[in-house]
Amino acid sequence: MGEKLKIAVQKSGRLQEESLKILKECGISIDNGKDQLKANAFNFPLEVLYLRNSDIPQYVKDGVADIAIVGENVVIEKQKKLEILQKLGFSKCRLAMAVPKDVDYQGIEYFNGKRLATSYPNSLQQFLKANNLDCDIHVISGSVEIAPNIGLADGICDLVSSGSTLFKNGLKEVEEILVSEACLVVNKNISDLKKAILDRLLFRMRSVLAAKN
Ligand code: PRT
Repeated sequence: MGEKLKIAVQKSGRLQEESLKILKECGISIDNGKDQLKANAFNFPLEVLYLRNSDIPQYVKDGVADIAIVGENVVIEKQKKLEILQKLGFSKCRLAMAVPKDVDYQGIEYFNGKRLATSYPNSLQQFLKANNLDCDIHVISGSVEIAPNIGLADGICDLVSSGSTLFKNGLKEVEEILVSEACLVVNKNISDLKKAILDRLLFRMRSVLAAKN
């Protein structure tokens, strides 16, 4: 059996459907049995690994997967120095700071000495450092928007897309830290054979993306 390129995609969640859709649009048919963690393409030398989005950067760094479709925000947060080959135009969002809506927010100095809740401590820390701010960061893995309401934090740093979750929790967005979309990343040490397969895939992906614009 010839060599296959291993691609990681999200097992379930916001990225999964569009990730599989773009592969399909590239003409790749995947044997997509329910609850499989691994699947093969019928007509392209590709093996699909279904993993958690937040674990994907580590798997690509370790070479368990050769390439992946993953949220750019996670690539930045996990700091694995992965190469982003192509932005894919879906799952767009931003990592932003928000405070209770009645706060008289005048600028980022507001955050100095404050307690901030986030699931993105590295990205937040980098932003605070660049702005010479010293804050108390509370890392929580979900429902970050509730933190100010329950007295855990004075502000939050979380992903925003429509803004409705912030609104529902009585918060307002005040600073944007980074913007993100789904992207294709690669392990820099893949073999020449895998590189050749990747070039073929990338050519198809770029054609699909160009046709959409
Ligand atoms: O479990 P796993 O590790 O696979 O996934 P995950 O925990 O990363 O969760 P998932 O599936 O929710 O998100 C996957 C990726 O989708 C994220 O890493 C982002 O790259 C992207 N994405 C795009 C988003 C959003 N938009 C988004 N709005 N991820 C999360 N949200 C959440 C946000 O955290 C907040 O709670 O949605 C809420 C805000 O949405 P709005 O529309 O109310 O502003």
